[in-house]
Amino acid sequence: MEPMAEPPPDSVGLPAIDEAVGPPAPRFDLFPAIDILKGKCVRLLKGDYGASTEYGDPRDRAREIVESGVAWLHVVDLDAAKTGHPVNRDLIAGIVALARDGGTQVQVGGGVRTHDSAMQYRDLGVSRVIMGTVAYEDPSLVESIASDWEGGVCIGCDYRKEATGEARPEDPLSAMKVAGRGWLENSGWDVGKVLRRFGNVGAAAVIATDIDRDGSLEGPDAEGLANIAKASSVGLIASGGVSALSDIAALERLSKLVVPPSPGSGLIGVIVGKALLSGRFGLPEAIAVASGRAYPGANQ
Ligand code: AMZ
Repeated sequence: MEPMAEPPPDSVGLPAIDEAVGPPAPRFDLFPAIDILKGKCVRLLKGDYGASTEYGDPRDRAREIVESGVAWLHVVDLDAAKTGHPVNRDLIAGIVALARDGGTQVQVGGGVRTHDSAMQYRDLGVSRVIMGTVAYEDPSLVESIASDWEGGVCIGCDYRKEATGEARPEDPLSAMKVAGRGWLENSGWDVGKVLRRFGNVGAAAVIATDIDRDGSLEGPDAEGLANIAKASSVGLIASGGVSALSDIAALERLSKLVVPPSPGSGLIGVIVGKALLSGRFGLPEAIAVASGRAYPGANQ
């Protein structure tokens, strides 16, 4: 049999066929994190308020992040996540102002539990708020805020995997139990229920944190994240455990592999806290790797 002829060179500048079909790959963003406790930038280990490491003035950290040119900054008011009332709002207002001056968008979570507190953050110039506890205690309130503020609400979905393993292997999301109130309480929800309830309310994203990996530098929960991304009809932002550029690279690759149930969903970004703050790698290389560019040591 004659060997197949090579296709003619593309003389009219059309993209190769495999690039032309299917929707464009979704954008994958890096979200450097600043968690604030008693006015200081900290990282907690697995959410434990008694196990914090301090990283100085949050405004200094924010300035460094904004100067890197990154698109997003992720800020959490940890005092407010515990008490339910905004505690570090003035500090966050200053961070939002400097971020906006530098062209970086800000998402804020922790203690956003009422319509007013969400709108106050909107008035400060925050691009979106993260709502965890109240999503599970009063889901219709979160639904109504999401409909009043288009693209302004992310669902905070912070989970622990059940120690007993997967009781229902056909439904791994049911073994991922969601915590609230500073991760000090179980919400009674599992991740599957969260995706079903909030998949269609106009949320900007679901932010899923593996609590047992948060601040641990143990690497992200790739398997759990893939399961969430496959089931979520809104974009998923991964959080917890990132320790190396190779973790960011692996999630960026995963974002292209997972077929999400609807356009615009899938894995859309990763939150990085301790690894950046403790200098495991720098912001420019983290941004490069998240955007899919090759970087030495990222094992792409
Ligand atoms: O580290 C913790 N103990 C912690 C934490 N980082 N507890 C809550 N949070 C964050 C969540 C989410 O961004 O990841 O606070 C936000 C949720 O706050 P609330 O008040 O809506 O549950």
